[in-house]
Amino acid sequence: MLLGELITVAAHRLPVNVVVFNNSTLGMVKLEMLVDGLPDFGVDVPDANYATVARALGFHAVRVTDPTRIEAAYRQAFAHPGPSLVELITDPKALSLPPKIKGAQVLGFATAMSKAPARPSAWRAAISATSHGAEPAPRRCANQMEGKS
Ligand SMILES: Cc1ncc(C[n+]2csc(CCOP(=O)(O)OP(=O)(O)O)c2C)c(N)n1
Repeated sequence: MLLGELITVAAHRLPVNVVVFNNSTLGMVKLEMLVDGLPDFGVDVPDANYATVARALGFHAVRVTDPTRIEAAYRQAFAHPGPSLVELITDPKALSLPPKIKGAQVLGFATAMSKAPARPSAWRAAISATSHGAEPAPRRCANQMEGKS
């Protein structure tokens, strides 16, 4: 959903419930690069707060960083008469997997990894694309839910 569509929903007070899974990356594009043997580049998204954007447009919006607060966030959102948005902060290290994994993709992924040590930033990116990365996530489920409105 694009910003213009959110504005239309807000302008007409449509009872649309939006859920954003925020993994801080263009995960599918990152995976496409890696399975083609390329260390990923330019696919990490700066820390965007989609709940704040939605709230500025008049949505009821919550940002969930604690998984135990998801149900409460959904209940609030569905009970709201107008437009609502729930932003779920997910693990940027969780690897997006294609429905069927081909041998060439496995080879490409390994090739991307093998190229990475020559470029430390690429190595970090490749590591962070795996769910078993050695580095800590840049941000993780803080024990809070922001932005009740
Ligand atoms: C209008 C449009 N532009 C570009 C693309 C190409 N594209 C496919 S997946 C993707 C990245 C999607 O990233 P995100 O929405 O963060 O989802 P994720 O892959 O991380 O789950 C892009 C740019 C597209 N599908 N549609």
